[in-house]
Amino acid sequence: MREMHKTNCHFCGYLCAFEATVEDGRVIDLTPDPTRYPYDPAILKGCRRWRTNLTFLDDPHRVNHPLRRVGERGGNRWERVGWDEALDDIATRLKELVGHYGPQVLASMIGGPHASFWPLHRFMNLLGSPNNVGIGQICWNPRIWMDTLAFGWPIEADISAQTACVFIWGTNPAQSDNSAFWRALLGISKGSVPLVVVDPRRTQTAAIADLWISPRPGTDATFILSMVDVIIENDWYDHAFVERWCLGFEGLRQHVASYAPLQAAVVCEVPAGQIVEAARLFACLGPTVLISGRGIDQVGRNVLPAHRAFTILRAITGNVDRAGSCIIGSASDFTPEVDLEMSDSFAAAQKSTQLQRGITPLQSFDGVEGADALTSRFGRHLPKRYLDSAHPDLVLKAMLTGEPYSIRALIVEATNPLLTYADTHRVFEALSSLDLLVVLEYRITPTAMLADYVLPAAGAIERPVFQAHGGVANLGYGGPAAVKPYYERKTDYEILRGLALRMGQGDRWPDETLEDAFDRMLAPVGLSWETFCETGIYAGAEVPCKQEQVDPRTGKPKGFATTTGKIEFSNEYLKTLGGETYPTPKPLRTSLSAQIVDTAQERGGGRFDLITGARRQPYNASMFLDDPRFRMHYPRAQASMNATTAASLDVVAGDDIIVATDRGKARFEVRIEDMHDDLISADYGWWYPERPAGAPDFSGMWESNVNVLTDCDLAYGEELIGTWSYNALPCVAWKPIEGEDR
Ligand SMILES: Nc1nc2c(c(=O)[nH]1)N[C@H]1C(S)=C(S)[C@@H](COP(=O)(O)OP(=O)(O)OC[C@H]3O[C@@H](n4cnc5c(=O)[nH]c(N)nc54)[C@H](O)[C@@H]3O)O[C@H]1N2
Ligand SMILES: Nc1nc2c(c(=O)[nH]1)N[C@H]1C(S)=C(S)[C@@H](COP(=O)(O)OP(=O)(O)OC[C@H]3O[C@@H](n4cnc5c(=O)[nH]c(N)nc54)[C@H](O)[C@@H]3O)O[C@H]1N2
Ligand code: SF4
Ligand SMILES: [Mo]
Repeated sequence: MREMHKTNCHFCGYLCAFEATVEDGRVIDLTPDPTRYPYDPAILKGCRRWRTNLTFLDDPHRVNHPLRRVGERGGNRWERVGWDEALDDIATRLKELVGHYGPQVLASMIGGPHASFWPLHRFMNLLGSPNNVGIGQICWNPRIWMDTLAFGWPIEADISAQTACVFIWGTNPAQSDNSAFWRALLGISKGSVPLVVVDPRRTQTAAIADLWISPRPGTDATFILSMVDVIIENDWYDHAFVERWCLGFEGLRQHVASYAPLQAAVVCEVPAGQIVEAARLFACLGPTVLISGRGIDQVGRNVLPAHRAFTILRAITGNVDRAGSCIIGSASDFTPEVDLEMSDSFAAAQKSTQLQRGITPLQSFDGVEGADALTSRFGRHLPKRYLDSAHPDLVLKAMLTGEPYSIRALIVEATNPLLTYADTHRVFEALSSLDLLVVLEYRITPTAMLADYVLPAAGAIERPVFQAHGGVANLGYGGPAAVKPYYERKTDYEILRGLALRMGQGDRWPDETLEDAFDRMLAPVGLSWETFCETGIYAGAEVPCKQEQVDPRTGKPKGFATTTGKIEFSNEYLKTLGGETYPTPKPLRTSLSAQIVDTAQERGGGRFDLITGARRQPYNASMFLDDPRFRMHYPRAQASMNATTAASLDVVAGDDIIVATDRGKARFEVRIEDMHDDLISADYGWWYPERPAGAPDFSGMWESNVNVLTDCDLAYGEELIGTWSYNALPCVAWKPIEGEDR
């Protein structure tokens, strides 16, 4: 029998709506569904992945049954086992470990926004382990943290008819975000609204900009503070807003005086005139949209100075909760992430086992609780498990050394840490040393090759999807599964619930299926999952300028959910955690051992700045590398540089290049791009799925894996959150000599 079923793609966070033609429980066709959000024919036209949904359901590389390791770890030999056998055994082994060491013996790892992570976080919370490692310190958290502390809650960009200027800073939506936002930008770039792009590479986004600024990586905080100085010095700031809603202006004025454009220009390696022009455009035209991304988030110590400087730039120009600029979001009306993950049920006695306690005071239980006490006055609760997630440096250390206690087991959901976490050699050693490694996956990735169990996860089309930005905006979208999971696959939710029941958490997992759980989540807004799926979106109305609304209890304007009700340039809450008074850019790591520099020089190479992981279609991190259509056009990992840098290395496009740091080396194909001098931008996530799986090659995992070069050492990390660097890294590079090992 042939039926039409609604469903959504989840190959990126956009979740395009589709209609599936289903015959006997199998999807035989997939077409875009213009009746539901999100649908945009232009986006689908620009997307090279969506048709993959159809073949991916039956892809020969998919894992279809629970697999248990046979023989040596990493040998890639498996036996098929039943679900009960797999989950019973995992639960038995976990109970034994927990009995011996305590619940903190289990860690978990998650990746990008591929799946719902609250089920895993609930499992960890109820077990009593604080060792959930996320990607938060380097993706999302820094911005969410700084906006929350400055404005009382995270903000959302508001591109609308009022928008007078747009700044795209350290993000390249042309490649990373094929969404409505990117379409809106394309529209704006054709009109009269100036578009400024700040990126050391002349990206596809920079190519449509009115002004492209190319700073040296890692120097943005200096650039932004210099803009603040220019705006104050030229009296371009919003006096009314600053006087009424901001605190600490005089101190700020003095602080930024040391970032005058002539000095900042030297640090940022840009013409001073560009700083002045950027400041004028930001301050003088009207509501300004500012979007930032990985280029700001992943620069170690300068991540908080840069994000704090952004909040100041917004505030002195009145670009806070302003139509056409940005809106302070509302908490979600439906059950927010923090309740779904049950963070409040985490055992108080286990709090002392948090490894980063007192080390990264903001990204910790105490840091989140203090901030939550501020936001909760406005009835909003932060998504705790992202904001207090564990630091990988400490978790890897505990796995490797048993200090300060042992971590012997790990659940990996929707991530491939051997390719996407920093310092592959160390991750490899740590994962190899475990007593129990369970990986929930679509396929046997290099990480899964090391597992004791690989559990087959149902993907989009076979499972319902719902995305809600961690509950920091009153917005959720998604849609239903078109079919039941193929073979023996299960949703991540059902897998984790199965384990939770065996671990005695039954009373906290009342919903048998993810659909039931979504029903419960939507109940507060009076929707069932089925009704929600008719449109696929729930968006609460947002109004700007909420600080002026009168609080009926006090009869006074509400202000902001900060310590003082105002925007504090010298943030009161941060000060209680030992944060500095005003944001101050830090010198980033510049050191490389003399030995590695000598090696490079002997081979005719030299020292460079390194950016890793700039997004490029059609791949997504370590995914889709086995798609022959994609690989045909883009078969190898590439490292980009400008023609001058290439000439200095005696290479041309298509040549091989070795990029190295003290952690290791990786090999790439040279690509020539317009970018800052002495800069290399290397792809991330690369392995070669066509090569032999398992030890020792792990499908070419060691050859072009840029995370062999990176690390997450807290010694170089940002002090309050622990952010490490994937950008602005010192490296060396050389042209390989004939026969140099791969
Ligand atoms: N050097 C460097 N490192 C980086 C970055 C960088 O720019 N440079 N970026 C960082 C950032 S921002 C991020 S977000 C991370 C991303 O890191 P990851 O999320 O680890 O990257 P992916 O390769 O997308 O890995 C996702 C894996 O999950 C599987 N998967 C997908 N969906 C599901 C699902 O629903 N359930 C289950 N069980 N499995 C699923 C896929 O098969 C794939 O193997 O990488 C970080 N690491
Ligand atoms: N195709 C594809 N799309 C993706 C992903 C993917 O893997 N593939 N991953 C998704 C994920 S997890 C994320 S987090 C988003 C990330 O989305 P984006 O934030 O847009 O990530 P990038 O495309 O790497 O853009 C970051 C830009 O910052 C620049 N940059 C690097 N260092 C600096 C610096 O110090 N200062 C400044 N100003 N700029 C700098 C880089 O040149 C790069 O162009 O993309 C998502 N979309
Ligand atoms: S990959 Fe993203 S843009 Fe493409 S169809 Fe899927 S959800 Fe839409
Ligand atoms: Mo990310």
